[in-house]
Amino acid sequence: MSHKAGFVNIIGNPNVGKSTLMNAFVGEKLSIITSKAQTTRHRILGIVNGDDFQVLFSDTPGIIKPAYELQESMMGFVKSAFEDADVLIYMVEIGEQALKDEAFFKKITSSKIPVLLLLNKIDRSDQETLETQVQLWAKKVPNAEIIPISALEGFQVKEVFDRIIELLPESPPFYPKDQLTDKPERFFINESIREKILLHYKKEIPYAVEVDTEEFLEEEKIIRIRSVIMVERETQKGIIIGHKGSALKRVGVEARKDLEKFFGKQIHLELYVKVNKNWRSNQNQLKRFGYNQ
Ligand SMILES: Nc1nc2c(ncn2[C@@H]2O[C@H](COP(=O)(O)OP(=O)(O)OP(=O)(O)O)[C@@H](O)[C@H]2O)c(=O)[nH]1
Ligand SMILES: [Mg+2]
Repeated sequence: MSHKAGFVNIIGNPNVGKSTLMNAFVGEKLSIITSKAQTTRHRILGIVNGDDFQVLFSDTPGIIKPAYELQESMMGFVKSAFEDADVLIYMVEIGEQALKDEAFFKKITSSKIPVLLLLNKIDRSDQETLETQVQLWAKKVPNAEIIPISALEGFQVKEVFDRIIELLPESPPFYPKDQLTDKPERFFINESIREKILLHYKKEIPYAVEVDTEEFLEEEKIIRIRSVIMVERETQKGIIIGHKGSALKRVGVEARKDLEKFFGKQIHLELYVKVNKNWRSNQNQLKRFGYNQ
C-alpha cells in the first residue's frame, strides 16, 4: 500500500481563523483561539494520522509588520512555514482585501507548490458578497484553488482535507503514528494561561505577557503545576493580580478547568506574577521562551 505524508502550512493575516481550522482538522484544542489579533505566537504542529497518510499541519502567527523583537521572531516562524510546505494554505476572511506584507504576498503568488486559498467565515456572508470575493481573490492569486469555508462551523472542512490528501506526495511518515504535535506539555499549559489573559485583559496587557511553567509534577491522581506570568512593568503586575487577587484567581480557575480536560486528570495550578523588564525586546529572554527562530 502506498503512503502519503507532508507539510501543510497555514498562513494569513491575524485573526482570520487559522488556529480554528487547524484545531478542526486535528480534533483537539492544540492552538488557543481568541477574538484578538496575534493570539498565536509560535509555529505549532498538529498531526493528523491515517493508515495510509500523515498530514503535518502547521499553525502560524498572523502576518504583521514587526515592531519589536518578539514580532520579528513570530514572522520568522511564518518564513519557515514557506520553506518546508508541500501544500500552502493561504487563509483570508470574508471582506478582507490584502495581506499585511507585500513580500509574503509575492511568495504566495509565485509559489511553485499547490496553494489552497481558503475564504473563511462565510457563515457571516451572503451569496452575492461571496461571489464578489471569490472573483477578487481569483484575480489576485491566480495560482490558487479557492475554497469558501467556515472553520468555526466545520463547513467544507472535510472537502479541504480530502483535497489535501490528493495533493500530498508519496512519502513514509515523519513522526510516530500516535503523535499529535511537536510541542511539550508545558507549552500547552503556558498557552492555556495566556489564552485566559487574552480573554480578560485589555489593550496592551496581553501583548506584554509571557507565561513560563517552572514546575510540572505528575503524580498518580494529580498534576501539580507552577507557572509564572511575566509582565514588562510593575503597573501591569498590579493589573494582572487585580483587587485582592481576584483577577489572577479567575485566570487560574479557568486555565485549570481547560487543563483538566486536556490532560484528563486533576490539576493543581499555582500562578504568580513577575516583572521581567522589556522581555519582548530582549534576544536572550526570547530565546529562553522558545522564540529562537
Ligand atoms: N464567524 C466565524 N468566526 C470564525 C470562523 N473561524 C474563526 N472564527 C473566529 O475568528 C476569531 C479568530 O480565530 P483564530 O482561529 O484565533 O484566528 P487566527 O488566524 O489563528 O488568529 P491569530 O493567531 O491572532 O493570527 C475567533 O474569535 C474565532 O472564533 C468562522 O468560520 N466563522
Ligand atoms: Mg492563531
